[in-house]
Amino acid sequence: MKIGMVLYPTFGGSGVVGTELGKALAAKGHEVHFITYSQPVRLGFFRENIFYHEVSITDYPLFDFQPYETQLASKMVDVVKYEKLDVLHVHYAIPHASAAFMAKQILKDQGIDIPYVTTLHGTDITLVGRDPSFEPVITFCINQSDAVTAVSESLKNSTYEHFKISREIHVIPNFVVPAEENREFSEHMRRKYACDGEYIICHVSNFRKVKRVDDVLRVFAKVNDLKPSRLILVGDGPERYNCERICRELNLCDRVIFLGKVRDTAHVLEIADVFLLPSETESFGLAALEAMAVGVPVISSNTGGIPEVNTHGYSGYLSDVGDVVDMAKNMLFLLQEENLKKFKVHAKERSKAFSLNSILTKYEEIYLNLIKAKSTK
Ligand code: GMT
Repeated sequence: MKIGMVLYPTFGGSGVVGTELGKALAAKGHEVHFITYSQPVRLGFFRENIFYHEVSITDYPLFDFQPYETQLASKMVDVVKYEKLDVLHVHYAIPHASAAFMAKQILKDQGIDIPYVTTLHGTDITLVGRDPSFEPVITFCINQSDAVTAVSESLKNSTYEHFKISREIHVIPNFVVPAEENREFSEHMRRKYACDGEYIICHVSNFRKVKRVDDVLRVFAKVNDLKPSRLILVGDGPERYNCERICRELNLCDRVIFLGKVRDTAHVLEIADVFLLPSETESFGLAALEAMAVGVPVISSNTGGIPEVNTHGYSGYLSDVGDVVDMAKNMLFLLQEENLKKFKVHAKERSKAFSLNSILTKYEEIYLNLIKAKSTK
């Protein structure tokens, strides 16, 4: 198949999932065309069957805001037409689903029928999309999509709850691509960040309010009082200054490492003992799954789709949003040597339910059905 993959090229989960999906499809022999405004961070190197089409953004003095959606739709038209794509897959509804709808109509006018799949990732529904300034467009474009998928049951239910959706939403959970382990490197890096006998706690996010990184610091402070540890924070975003201030207030500066944005998070996760994800809302929690895949148990909130990923008492523990006392208590329990050993094994085991192969075939099936339906029209 020839597939057009539209996504945000950034560190966010939706971009990571779209990129890894495209790479896996290309490795299976499909031709994958990425369409976005800059090279996706996880795209990596020159590979067979992968093509990248950059959406150029015009900087004209009249535009206070760049008309990205229009230029994206134009690029989609161009790529579908000249690369003879079979299907478009857009990740994150805003503005990718509406741009896909526009491209579809333009192509229809030229006698080309292109189906598009919209994958809902979370904030496009739970935070941003629900806003009245977006809602009518989002509802329309989801309903007009030829297929709609959501990354968790929880997100599917929220979509039905908040929008008037008249079509089926298929749940296809996110997946994890195992990174190549390098034990020697991990041990070396671990010694760089923690002394013998200290634990390493890790958190990865875009430092937006919804991630509650301040809770990460508060849980860490309680744990560190009883078990000397280090906290590695990966990512960057609007809450970083606030978090740096809290570190100073809590006297934690020599215990907390702000790494900033990192492409190969798996290698950081490999040196961690526990992953912390106390989010206000989370449609899936890809960062938690990536931690589990390298054998790191997860202390998280019990919101949104997280309970579909992290199993309470098995791969980690779940607490109510904001309950930093319970999270710290659970973490201290996990950090007991025997418990930690057991939970590390369980975390890895649980992550296997999200293997790339089973999820890949689900997307392929959706594309094939749409292409078949097109040829019988
Ligand atoms: O977490 C974010 O703010 C980024 C956002 C995105 O769209 O990139 O992540 C969402 O999609 C991820 C991939 O499907 C999910 O794992 C995250 O849970 C989801 N974030 C939220 O729901 C807050």
